[in-house]
Amino acid sequence: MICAVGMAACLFAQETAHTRDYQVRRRSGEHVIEVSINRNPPVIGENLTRIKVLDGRGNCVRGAEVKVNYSMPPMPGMPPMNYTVRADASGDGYLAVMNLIMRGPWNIVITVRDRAKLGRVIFPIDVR
Ligand SMILES: [Cu+2]
Repeated sequence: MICAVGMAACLFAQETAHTRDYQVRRRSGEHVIEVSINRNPPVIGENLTRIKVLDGRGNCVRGAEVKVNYSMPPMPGMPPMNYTVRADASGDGYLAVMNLIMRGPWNIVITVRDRAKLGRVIFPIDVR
């Protein structure tokens, strides 16, 4: 199924996502950014992170530059942990792997550059 079909295609894809995924959906400027992490709660180790970018008409945006930044707030006795990975195009969205190396609170920042438009979603997770 291709995205050019429009909103129906995107909604269909969303419904077929694993219902147990950790999901965040936010509007950012002209975009809606949907994030789905395959572990819920997120865990130490590899967490597959799917990102979908929808435009104002509900169509999936392809060809955007999508980055995932994950960091842990400064803690006593812990070196700074701050990583950025690029999300590669995959299906009608983008895919990245977050390698979370410590239990506890992490901050996730997802940035989307779609031509001149920038979008950003920020949310906390609690890694188990
Ligand atoms: Cu820490």
